[in-house]
Amino acid sequence: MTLLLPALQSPTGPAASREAVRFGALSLTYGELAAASTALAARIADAGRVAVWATPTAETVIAVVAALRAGVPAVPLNPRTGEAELAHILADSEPTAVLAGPDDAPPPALEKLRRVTVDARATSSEAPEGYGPGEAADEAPALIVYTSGTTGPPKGAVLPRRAIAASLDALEDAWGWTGDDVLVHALPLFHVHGLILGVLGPLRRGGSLRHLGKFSTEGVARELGSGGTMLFGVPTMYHRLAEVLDASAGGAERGELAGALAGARLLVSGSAALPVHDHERIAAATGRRVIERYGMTETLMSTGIRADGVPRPGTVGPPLAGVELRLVEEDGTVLEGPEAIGEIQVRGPNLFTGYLNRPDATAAAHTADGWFRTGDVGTVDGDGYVTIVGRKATDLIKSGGYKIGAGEIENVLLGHPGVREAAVTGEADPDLGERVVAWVVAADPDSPPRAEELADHVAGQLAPHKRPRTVHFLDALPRNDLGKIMKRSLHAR
Ligand code: MCA
Ligand code: AMP
Repeated sequence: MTLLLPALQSPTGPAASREAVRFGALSLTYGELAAASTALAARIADAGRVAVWATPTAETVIAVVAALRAGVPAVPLNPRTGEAELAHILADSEPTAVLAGPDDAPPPALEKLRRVTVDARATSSEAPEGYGPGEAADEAPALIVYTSGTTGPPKGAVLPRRAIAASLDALEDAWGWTGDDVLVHALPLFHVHGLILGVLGPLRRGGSLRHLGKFSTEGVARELGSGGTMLFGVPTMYHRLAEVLDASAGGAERGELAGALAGARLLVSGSAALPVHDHERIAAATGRRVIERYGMTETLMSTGIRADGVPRPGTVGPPLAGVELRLVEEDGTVLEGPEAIGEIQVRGPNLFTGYLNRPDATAAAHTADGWFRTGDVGTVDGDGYVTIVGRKATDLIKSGGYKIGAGEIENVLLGHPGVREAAVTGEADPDLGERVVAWVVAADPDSPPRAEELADHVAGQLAPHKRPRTVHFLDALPRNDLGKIMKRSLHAR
């Protein structure tokens, strides 16, 4: 059995006084985090499964660490999740309790659950003496992370400890990630990127995390300029940094930011493709190359540029240690050679165990011999560097690094009384990568709903990041002879 967080087992001496996490003014040492999470672990030890109200705060870190130490699977919830999505996740994952900070006010849907308030200053003296939760077996579920598909509501990806440990250790190998690293980021704590890489990553290494609470270019400059060694972000964040660094922007902020980025040990982008233009702008202003890694909720990290490797803009690097990767044709033929373009399939200790309550979807996502079908289409060059060239499903949208299914938004739009027909597409966006665009036939063409009303409706039912940023009203949706909406011709308009 592998300990996921050895540095928190029983820190003593100098190890106990090292900073583990900092969120604004609130900082916790390893000793304090061990104490608070041990105390909380004792309170939830008998919970079958817990939900975590995953605000970007130290309380979320304590809650997740406590669940891991108690061996209780945790379901991180986006605190902005709308009614319909929250109801689905709660019905599907059946948590018995919700862990939240003292100032949080989770919505009525969570009132049925036992509320466990996270106390950042709790000490382990409240817990049974010597309570050193041994964690659980390697295959035991550690986290259940919800992720969108092309149709239907999000699915809960069950992530065992084995996958988390394997993926973080492969990144340690690729990046020379140590306990001396101070990671800076502003990622949400309810997805793999921010929570597993961004929180459990530093904690597994015995290093520290400084979370900005909310992304800002000033915050990045401040934290990297005062001891941060690594930055994790989605391409939208690097785009916003590149905008400030652009020569035409000028000003003191530009100089400070360029200096801070130049001084970092590692700048890492992931969750979506980093445009080469942004990559080049950052390199020109700082002399530093952003490196990319490629992963997925279900696979955790599959490939990555090594810290000591050659950063090639536009590629996501070779497979990480322990990960097998292959390209496969539509008919299942395995492809070889630098000319080959096919679906990326991966296999290894980094894989999830399956989708909660969805054996059908789990089976459909795997081949008979255990390869996971990513749905991403790529190439592999002679040196093993992978390039993502597209995606099999046109109904998946990546906006700001969030994966969004067109189908879930269409269903919610159709539930609005002012909407008769709806189609959702992703359109290129310089800031978000893609933006959600809705094509709507109004129930009453003479008084269509306002675009903001529809955006609010989606934000309220699903989540703000899923709201359409543009709404087009049409007299009819283009359909083929079988009645299927022809989404490609929508874009042509
Ligand atoms: C706006 N807001 C609304 C509405 N409109 N709220 C309710 N109803 C509305 N109609 C609010 C928002 O809640 C937010 O509030 C503010 O207005 C701006 O929202 P938004 O426009 O969505 O923010 P943004 O500027 O577009 O955000 C960009 C971002 C964000 C910061 C880059 O997209 C982000 O954090 N992305 C990270 C995604 C991520 O971590 N993905 C990892 C999954 P307020 O201003 O108060 O905030 S992928 C993964 O994990 C795999 C494994 C991988 O490979 O990494
Ligand atoms: P999610 O399902 O939200 O975890 O998102 C995973 C998806 O994000 C992958 O299947 C890819 O399509 C995309 N992705 C993650 N990292 C990268 C990257 N570095 N370059 C391009 N796409 C990426």
